[in-house]
Amino acid sequence: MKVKVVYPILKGNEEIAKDLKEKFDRNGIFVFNLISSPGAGKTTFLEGLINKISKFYRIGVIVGDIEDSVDAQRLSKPNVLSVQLNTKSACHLDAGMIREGLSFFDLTKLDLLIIENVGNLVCPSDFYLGEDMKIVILSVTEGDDKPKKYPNTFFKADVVLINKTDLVSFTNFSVDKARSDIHSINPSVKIFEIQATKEESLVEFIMFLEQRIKWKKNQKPSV
Ligand SMILES: Nc1nc2c(ncn2[C@@H]2O[C@H](COP(=O)(O)OP(=O)(O)OP(=O)(O)O)[C@@H](O)[C@H]2O)c(=O)[nH]1
Ligand SMILES: [Mg+2]
Repeated sequence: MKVKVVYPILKGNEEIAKDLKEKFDRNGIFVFNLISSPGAGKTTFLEGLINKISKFYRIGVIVGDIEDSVDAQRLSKPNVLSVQLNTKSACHLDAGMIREGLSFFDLTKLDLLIIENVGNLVCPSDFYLGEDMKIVILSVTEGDDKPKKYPNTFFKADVVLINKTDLVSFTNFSVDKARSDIHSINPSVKIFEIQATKEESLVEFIMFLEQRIKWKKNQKPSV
């Protein structure tokens, strides 16, 4: 019974997500889907990232939250259009919601689309949104047991950002244990240590991201 209900939803999602991916590819837009527990630092990280790179790339942001639009307001910057989606009772964004959000953007004028998913470490990773990269943020205040407790999320990640490293000495979080547990679940994942409140800590990640944005641009089919 449970399977009968869930399967068509996920199947429908996959079909819409494939269409979205095709649109993103046609326009050479690099897309990442940012996932974490509530309060791990997604919006803070994006504020720093956008401050650092919005002079060089045309950026669009779609933010998912159950209610309110405070995050989209925080991420609205010159040259950056930020759209807030309210999911009401849903604990994740799905591809149909992204398709609606995209109606606000001119896809021919974007290099990077950022999706800040609803704060939740379980549901969002099951819904493909047509993205090129899933980024998971794990903050040190959540505890280093989270990779083993939520393995599916870490298994599906392309990148993990260990955040709030400025607070590590106030916690019993072991960065080495977290790294080793994440790699045992997902050997190929890239891990960066950051402090989202300090933009300079994002430099290594930004170099990695810029390579991916340029790679995607070069894949754009010529008309
Ligand atoms: N000390 C410290 N605080 C941080 C860091 N990153 C984020 N914060 C704080 O953590 C709190 C939550 O940050 P947000 O960026 O709003 O987190 P979020 O993941 O976007 O939250 P939701 O969208 O509600 O899921 C804020 O008070 C931030 O200032 C960090 O690197 N160090
Ligand atoms: Mg947020």
